[in-house]
Order: sequence, then C-alpha cells, then structure tokens
Amino acid sequence: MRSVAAIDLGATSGRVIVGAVEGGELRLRHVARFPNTPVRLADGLHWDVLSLYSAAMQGLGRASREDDELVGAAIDSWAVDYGLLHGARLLGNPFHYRDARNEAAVTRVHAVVGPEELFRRNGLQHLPFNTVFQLAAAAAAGELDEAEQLLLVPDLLGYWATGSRVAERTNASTTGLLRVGGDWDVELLPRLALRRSLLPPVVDPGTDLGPVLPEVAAEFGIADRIRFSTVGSHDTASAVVGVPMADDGAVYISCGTWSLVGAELPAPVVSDDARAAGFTNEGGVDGRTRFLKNVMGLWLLSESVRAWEKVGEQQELGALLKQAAEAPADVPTFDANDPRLLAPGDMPARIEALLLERGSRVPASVPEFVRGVLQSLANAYADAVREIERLTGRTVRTVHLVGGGAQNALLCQLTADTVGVPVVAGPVEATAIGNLLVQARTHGILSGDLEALRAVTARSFPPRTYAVRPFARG
Ligand code: LFR
Repeated sequence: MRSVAAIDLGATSGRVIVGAVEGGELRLRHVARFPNTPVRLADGLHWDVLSLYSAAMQGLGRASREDDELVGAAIDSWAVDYGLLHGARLLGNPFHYRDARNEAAVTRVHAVVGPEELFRRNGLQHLPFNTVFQLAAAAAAGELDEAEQLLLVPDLLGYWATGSRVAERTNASTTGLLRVGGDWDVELLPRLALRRSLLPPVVDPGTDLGPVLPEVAAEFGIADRIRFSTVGSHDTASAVVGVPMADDGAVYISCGTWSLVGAELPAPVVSDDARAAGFTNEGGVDGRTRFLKNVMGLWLLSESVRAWEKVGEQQELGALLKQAAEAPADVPTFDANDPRLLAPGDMPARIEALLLERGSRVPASVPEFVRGVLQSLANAYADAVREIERLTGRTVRTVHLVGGGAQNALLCQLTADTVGVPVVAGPVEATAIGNLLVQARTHGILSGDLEALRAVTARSFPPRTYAVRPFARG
C-alpha cells in the first residue's frame, strides 16, 4: 500500500507524519517530532531554518527506511516568512514574523499604496507582518540589494530538497503581493521598488517538484524514489482541507498558535465591510477562498507559560486547564485581538494591563487567569462568527474546531456556549491530514474534490461534539 509523508512545520514544533489509505480510511504514523525554537540575535528575532530543514529531512529519511512503499513528501508551514537567495546561497537567517521591525515599514508601504487600495488588490486582513511589509523593512536595511530570489519557508525547504524553485499559491496569497485570485501583482511591485525576478513562478497545490536530489538522499538516508510535490503549503490551507465540514452552515476554527476563524467560499469577498471587519481572502486548495480572520490563539497561553517559567514557576498546561475548568465562570476578559499582544514578551503583565485599562479586576489566581484567556478567545471567536454571517449571508449551525486546540476541552466547551452552536472538535492533526490527502490525490492514491477528501477525514477521525450547555451563555 503506497504511502506519503507530511512535513508539517508549526511555530513551536515540526513533525513528520506518514499517511496511508486502508479500506477508505486514512491511517497516520507519527515518525518524528522536533522543536522549533526561534533565536533572538542583535538584529532581531529569527527562525533557525537550517535546524528545521535538517530535522525534517532526518525524519523523512527514517520514514522512508521504515516503509518501502513511501512514495512522496510535501512541506507545509506557517505563512508570510521567507528566505533570500543569491545563487544557491541563503542570505541570512529568515526573520520571524513577530519581530518588531515591521511596524515602521507599514507606514512606508501605506504611503505608496493605502490600506483600501491594498485590500482591493490583495484581499488580505491588515497584519503588520504580511510579507509586503517585511520586505519594506528588509529593503530599508539593505537586505534586498544582493538578493536574487525570495522563497517562502516551505518553498525554501522544497528547493533544498529537490532543486525546484516555485511559489506555492496558497502561501503566496499571504504575501500581499499576489492579486486576489490571480498572479503576482506586476503593477504593484515596481511601485514598491521590488524586482519581478525576486519572485518565482506561482504553482498550484498538487504540482510535482521532482525527486529528492541524490546528494540530499545520501546525506539524510532518504530513499531516492521519494518525489516531492506541493500541497496547500500554507499550514492553514492544509488545515482547512482537513476540516470534515460538509455544508454551508459550517465554519472552522484552526486553533494552534493562531486561531483562524473562517468559512470556505467559492470566491473572494473584497467589500469595504469585509476590510473594516478585518477579514482576509487567502487562497485555498482547488481555487477555493479561505475567508477568515486571524484571532490571537493559544499563543496567549504558551507565551504566558514561558513568562511564568522565566521566573521559576513551572506550570504544566494540562494541570492548569483542569484547574481552570473549576474556576468561577465570571472571569474578567479582555480583547484577545489587541495588537499589543502580538510580540513576544511578558504576556501576563500585558494582559493585566489590558484588564486594568478597561476597569476590570485582575484575576486572583493562575487558573482564573487561564480561564479568562480562554473565555476571551471564545468571545473573539463568537464575534468573528457573527461577522462571517453578516458578511456572507450564511447561517452558521456548526463550528469545526481543529488543530491542537481541539484537545482543550474547556476551550471547546466555552466556544460552544459563547458562539451558541455545537462545536465539533477534531482532528487535532488537521494540517498534516490536509497535506496527506492532497498528496494522496496527486499520487493517484485518492481521487475527487475536497468534499470527497473531507469524507475520508470524517470516516477516519471521529470528532467529539460539544453541545451548547443550557443557561451557560452570559
Ligand atoms: C498559522 C499561520 C497563520 C498565519 C500565521 C503567520 O500557523 O500560518 O495562518 O497568519 O501563522 O504566518
């Protein structure tokens, strides 16, 4: 039975997962998991992209040695970040999108192309780290002078593995430089003093990138039969493929470091209303539109835990969540989308400052604090769902919550209670599953449209449903 491997890189960890289809069901085999630890240097916050590449290729080598029938591999990761190349040489470590340098660059870009025009062209929610702003910061620092080509993170690793240079479409759609539903914005590029040649050709998910290079195969012990192809290389695009939603009454929350709250639409919505509400139109697999909003996500918790650990208070998240479920329900809440929560740093202090600013009391205990964070996220989800209904005219009857957050029972329950519709939780590995399903289709292991692929997910990974609790809504 032929199988394929997903290399799925998240903001805090990466994994290699092999998938095979057996009796119409997708079976997963977890082969490798490795940390993704950003490094702060004098010039800013960076990704350790060489470690990620090396760990991913080692994982793939192991996967191919353990499974004679492994035929393919594909990479997905978070969006917007990129490496610059001169010839084959990487020019410095890629910057992390949470680096503070983008703020000043926003003003410079907006002086050339205002926010309204930018949204009409690229359909994106304004996020200060969209590649278009990062490139303005890079240009100001002289980093583009020597650069011949830009490759987004999954495309960069794919290039190292195969020698093929492409820009996979779903991830390219997050740069701000792709016309909504189209190709590179060749009219905008010169206005921003960006060379067209910096950007490689755009390809769709499901494109063959060729076999692993012989020297890479030898270095990492990867079988030379393995061919790389593109999938929804933006992790969120793969996650949306992995959501077992079946009709227009469903929205999804892809919940990990970020929570992406959205609907899948046949075409973009670039109305002023959508822009004002902070919605994005990212490119989906098979030409679908991911109409969604970035909500701050579990970053609020992971960054709080990091702050507590720094002062010597070890907090085990599992135990904390149990205690949080027993904390009183009327916890103080804050705006989870406040941009001041985006950067790394002391999260509990910033959250307390937000609470004080709005005249709220500060939580009396860590469990109460955690419950306050989760309730604030649930409030932000409910607002986003109401906006989706208003902007698309759809009536939402189900929320599918996928990704790591699907394991967080308290978050799922608070979301059901606050949005006021049942939450269908899982699969946890929706991103890797979406990656594997699209690859399986590319290799002829599966066939059909996204609905057919989602039916495989629904059969293979029974979800857990959280009903709305009577009287729980505030
Ligand atoms: C989620 C994600 C989001 C993107 C953010 C930054 O992992 O890819 O979709 O907005 O990370 O790249």
